[in-house]
Amino acid sequence: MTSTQTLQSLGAMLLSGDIEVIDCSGVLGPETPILQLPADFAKPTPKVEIHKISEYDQDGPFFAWNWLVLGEHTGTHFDAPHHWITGKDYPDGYVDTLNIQRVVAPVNVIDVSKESAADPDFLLTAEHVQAWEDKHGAINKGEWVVMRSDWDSRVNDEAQFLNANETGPHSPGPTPECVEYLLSKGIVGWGTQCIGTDAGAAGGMTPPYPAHNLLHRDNCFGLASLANLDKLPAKGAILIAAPLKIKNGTGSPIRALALVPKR
Ligand code: 23J
Ligand code: MN
Repeated sequence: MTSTQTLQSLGAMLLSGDIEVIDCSGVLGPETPILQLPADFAKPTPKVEIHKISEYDQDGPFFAWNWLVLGEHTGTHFDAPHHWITGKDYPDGYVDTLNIQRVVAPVNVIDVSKESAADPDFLLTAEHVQAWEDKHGAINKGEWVVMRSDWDSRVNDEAQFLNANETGPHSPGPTPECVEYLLSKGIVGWGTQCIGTDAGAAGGMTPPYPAHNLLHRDNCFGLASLANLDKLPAKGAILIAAPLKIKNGTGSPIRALALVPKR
């Protein structure tokens, strides 16, 4: 098939519903959970604010519109290489300069929902990923890899979503060796359903926050607070994770869309 024919079939299958668009984003609003960092970095992103300009009233008789207060790293969002010191020198490391071709790619979905339910500090290892590949097939160059923990079921309760106590936040994520392994496969990026791409306990790892440190070191991308990964096959979907074109932006909320074959 030529690329013209392939795209024509894709268009027809989108229209017929044989290929479904799955919404992998959560709702952005005042209730959206915000990352809390240790007190030494206590300059938090503000909560989302939605301010009405008008809604068919004296400030706009036939139109409704709002203005927002919105962090780059709020809700379902994209981490660009410039977000981390290890990625600071890439000229294409910002959301407005990255190669947008890269963000539309096949997605590998690693299901650790049971493990994460049993242990909120569950860590995905390189060995787990290799066992997943033995079962589902190899992770290939340029592809997304996302970890399904079903953590989106907690997103309407910030305390549950952040899952922090005296000993810090407790949420699943990858080990440093796992991220290195995925990078050795040439992935475009790594995504999770938690507040950030790293595990809650990642501040104590070597290096600290390995998903951030290593992904961005290699000019790769992160995705956080993804939703509805339970509706995706292990392999075979296409993920579209397009950030806003914010000038020198280090990240951006996204409407993450997955194209999925109808079962
Ligand atoms: C800043 C500092 C540490 C972390 C993060 C941001 C994120 O998780 C993020 O949203 O990129 S861990
Ligand atoms: Mn981020």
